[in-house]
Amino acid sequence: MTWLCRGRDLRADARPGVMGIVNVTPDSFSDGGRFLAPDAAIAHGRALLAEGADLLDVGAESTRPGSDPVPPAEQVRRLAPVLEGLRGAPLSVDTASAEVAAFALERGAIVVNDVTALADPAMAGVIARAGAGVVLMHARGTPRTMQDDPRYDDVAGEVEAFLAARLAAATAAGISPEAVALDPGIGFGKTADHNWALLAAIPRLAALGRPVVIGASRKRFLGAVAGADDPPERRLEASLAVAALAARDGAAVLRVHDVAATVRAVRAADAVRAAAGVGTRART
Ligand code: HH2
Repeated sequence: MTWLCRGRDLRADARPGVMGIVNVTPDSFSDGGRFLAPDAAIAHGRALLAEGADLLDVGAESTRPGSDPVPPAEQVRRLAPVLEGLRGAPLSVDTASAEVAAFALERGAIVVNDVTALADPAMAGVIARAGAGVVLMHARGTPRTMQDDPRYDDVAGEVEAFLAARLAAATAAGISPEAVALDPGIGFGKTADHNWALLAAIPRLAALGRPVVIGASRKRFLGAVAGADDPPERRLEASLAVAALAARDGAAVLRVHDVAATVRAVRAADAVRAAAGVGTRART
């Protein structure tokens, strides 16, 4: 399978790709404020590349539960020096704004990570014209309200149907199907049980025929596995367990904060897959 992003195939390496998170925000749930200063964000991005990140996801708007949207002009103001400082690196821009996406694509980004799956009517055209890759993610509601008692009859089935429909809408709007990756949106309008069910449904989502992106890193439901409510800095082991199982189940890209540890976990998972005949050497 290929994931063609401005002429680059981000699935050329058969083990799952690791997308390192660079939050240029004052308020992200696990690292808000740490990388708001451009120099800190750039240094963090370079460190994640050195740790083995295949792609950096640079975002200027937190989507944590309860957060408000950040105006495009402010996103651009935060992103400009960081995109400049990381120019030449494989960059994804985490935004739902077509204006912000266009700005980042002009400065060399190769992927648009859109947690609203093309809700902005101008977004598909911006992505198609640039030949950029896109992550289409499932969310229920907006960050402000999404965790207010989310309900589904069949969460995996509903998310699968949504992603199939957005893939069709993207291609109808001129985006190449080979440029599209799909993400069930762990934590976006979902209870912990919904998140576990979606992680268990990765093989089914992968059967849609496009790379599956999983962003579970440090999320709150992982802090509850030991019956506690562990803070983000104590969610590493659970994040790695989920990453390894997602890799085994066919996730193509893991969006994570802890790149070095995830790369090691994914390599071990891939070695098991290889020994079982489905890993690196067997896949093309
Ligand atoms: N999760 C977050 C943000 N963007 N994009 C995709 N495709 N998938 C995700 O699961 C996803 C995402 C939330 O995580 P983070 O960026 O660390 O926090 P915040 O939104 O508070 O900045």
